[in-house]
Amino acid sequence: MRPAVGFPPRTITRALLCATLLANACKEAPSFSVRWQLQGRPDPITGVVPKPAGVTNAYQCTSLGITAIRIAAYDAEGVLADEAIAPCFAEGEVDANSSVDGGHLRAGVYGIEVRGVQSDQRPWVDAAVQADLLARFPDYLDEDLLHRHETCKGGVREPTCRPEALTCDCAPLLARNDHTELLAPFVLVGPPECIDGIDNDRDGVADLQDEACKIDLANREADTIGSVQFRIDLSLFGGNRAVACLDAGLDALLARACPIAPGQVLETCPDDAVVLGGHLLSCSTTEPVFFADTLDQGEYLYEVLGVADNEVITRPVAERTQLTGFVRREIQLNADDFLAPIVAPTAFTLELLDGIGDSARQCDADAGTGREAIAELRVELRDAHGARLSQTHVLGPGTDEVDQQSLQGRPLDGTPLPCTAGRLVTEPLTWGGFSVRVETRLADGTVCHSTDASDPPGPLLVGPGNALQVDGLKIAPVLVDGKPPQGC
Ligand SMILES: [Ca+2]
Ligand SMILES: [Ca+2]
Ligand SMILES: [Ca+2]
Repeated sequence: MRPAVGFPPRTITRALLCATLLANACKEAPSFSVRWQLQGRPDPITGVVPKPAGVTNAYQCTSLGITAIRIAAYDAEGVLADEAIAPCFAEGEVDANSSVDGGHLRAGVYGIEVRGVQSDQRPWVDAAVQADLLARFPDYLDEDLLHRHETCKGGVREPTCRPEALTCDCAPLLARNDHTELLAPFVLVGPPECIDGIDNDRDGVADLQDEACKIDLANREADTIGSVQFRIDLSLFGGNRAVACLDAGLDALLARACPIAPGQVLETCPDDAVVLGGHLLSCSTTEPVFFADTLDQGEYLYEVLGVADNEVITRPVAERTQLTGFVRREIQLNADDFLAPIVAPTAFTLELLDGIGDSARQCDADAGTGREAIAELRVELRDAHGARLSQTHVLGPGTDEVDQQSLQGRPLDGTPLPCTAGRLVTEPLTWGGFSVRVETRLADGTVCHSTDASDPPGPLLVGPGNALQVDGLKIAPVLVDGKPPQGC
């Protein structure tokens, strides 16, 4: 490998160099000569990306933080064969097409890399891309193993810079004896504002010290950022108040947002989208969930997802919106929003209201009030809209016994059951949504209670839950002229 050769400022001619610094290098013709163009950042308002332009003034370089240009030749193994540093703009240079000669290379194939560097001659890298590659290839930064990875090298039709290299361009070279190849202009895209070493918006702080960069390294330093207050009102299964978060297997919510460029279509945020509030949120259907975050102004895809054991278990409920000021969102997660079906029994007890306030009567006869015993309980499991199910479900484990008699396996299709104040638990159900229609009758067939008499009339919604949870369903009394029928 040749020792690195220092390049002269662009205005110094090769003839002069030969007389002074690089006598040895001048015995043979340089194998290549390079030019570069700089490409500025997109206009923050219009998004228009400027065309690359040859360097005719120092400001083109300094406005992008590019102090110098590193020119390197790599052979087919990716081994460095020639290297030099030249100023990005040489004083007095006004010809955008002037070129800088490289060193002499043995005939063969090479990759020529031209890369902008900072004042300390370090190149810019995309830290996230590099970290990802290092995670996948622990040897990624081992110089001896460079050729194993995508890198600027010879023998490749379209060689490219390493994926993490910023402000870098690469081109193939076929080096021949006694020939200097003038390569097409290399295009160097300016590094992101947050790592360019410049206080771009002149607010007194540069790069990572600037608030805009603290939020996202892809930001512009002048980006406006603000605190946004969020509120989520969550409901589950069509607003069924019988369903709490834990009933549906949810132990937390995740809110995230990803910025949308004008005209961009985005169905869902990528997995690395920003987690709003920086953490998982509590899950509640009874209390609003509040949190705050600091965001750039702009349009976002705002997503809310359900979480269990730190795993997302629902599809995202997404909305394209401006996230500024106070953002309130009503989120409804229904059974089909869950990635895996929810299979669980529902459990409930019955409170047979007597029409006097909220008080309930017992199943047994009461001589004092003239109430006869409730002879039968007709319980019918229906769908969430109150319609009959095509399949009959039965009572399952956990159902309380009545007079030491198990009710397990008894159908919930309106077939009479003995009256009980105990817990009724269904077999596991696939949710969906379910409701129950309930009726009580005396021995002579008189209907005492019915969900049809409730306000509004109709079956009562139930929710999934483990068998330990008991929800009391209040069953309205049937009233005739404002009074229960005789015996009820
Ligand atoms: Ca900066
Ligand atoms: Ca700044
Ligand atoms: Ca700023």
